[in-house]
Amino acid sequence: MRIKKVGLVCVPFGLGGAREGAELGPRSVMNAGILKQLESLGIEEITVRDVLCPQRPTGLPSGGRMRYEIEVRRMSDLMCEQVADLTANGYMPIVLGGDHSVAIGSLSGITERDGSPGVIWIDAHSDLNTEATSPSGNAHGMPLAVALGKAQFKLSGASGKSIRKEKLVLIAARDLDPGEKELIRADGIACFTMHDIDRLGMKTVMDRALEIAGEGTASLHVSLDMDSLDPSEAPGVGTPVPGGLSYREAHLAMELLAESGKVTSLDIVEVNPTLDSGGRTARLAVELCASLLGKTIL
Ligand code: EXY
Ligand code: MN
Ligand code: MN
Ligand code: MN
Repeated sequence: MRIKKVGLVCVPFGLGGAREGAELGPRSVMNAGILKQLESLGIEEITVRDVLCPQRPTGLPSGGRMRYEIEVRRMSDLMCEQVADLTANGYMPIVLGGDHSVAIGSLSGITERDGSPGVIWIDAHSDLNTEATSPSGNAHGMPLAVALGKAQFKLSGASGKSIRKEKLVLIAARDLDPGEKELIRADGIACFTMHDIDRLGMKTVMDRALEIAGEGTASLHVSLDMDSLDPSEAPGVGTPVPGGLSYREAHLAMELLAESGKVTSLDIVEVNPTLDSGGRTARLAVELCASLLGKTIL
């Protein structure tokens, strides 16, 4: 299915992360030329939505075991509206983060329209911590626990629908907390670690991921955390983990997703330009987005 209409949702939110800087991610990806790239791919209609994110409050963070919970909820509610509106009007939402807590808003907006989307989560982490299991209280480690309905955190305005664990696939995981491992095992969540990718190869992993998340679903959301790549390829991320995807593994994954024709929404998150003065990570984010939109398909 050729993508004709794209809605870029810029979410300059960094309060869910372990360090400052992800709030500068959207601007760095825009400056890296994502608009020009989309135009060169023949996307007929592009709209850009800026989410007015709450600022870092002075004094102690709000919230209990989710730091800045009040600000996360505000951002997520605003995002949910934008993503739901874009999908309702035939646009493919492409969310530019911001730390990975922005996916709470993406997934709540998507489930407004499709209660059981497929989700492919490409990330060094599984982001499955609840308030009880999180070692840090940082919201960017919790979006999938929230989306699965496992966390205490609930969105006010959204449909409150949860995604289905049977339609969720994790790819490139290599830094999991005990609580996350337990949840993955207990719920039988499909998880292709870097070990699996090394053994099976990215083609086999993506084929299996598409069988799980792309069959029997009306929509397929891809959440690309740039820390899924090896830090030598994507140094500008807040929580880098050695031993990540190579440049070609990441592009192959995007190209196979493009060929499937099934992807209906995308997050690109955790770009932190304060950690990568050369802008390499932002440029790579634009390239990977282009591959996912079919740039290399002849
Ligand atoms: N698992 C750790 C935590 O929950 O604090 C680290 C989470 C990093 C999350 C980044 C966005 O992927
Ligand atoms: Mn993440
Ligand atoms: Mn991550
Ligand atoms: Mn490898």
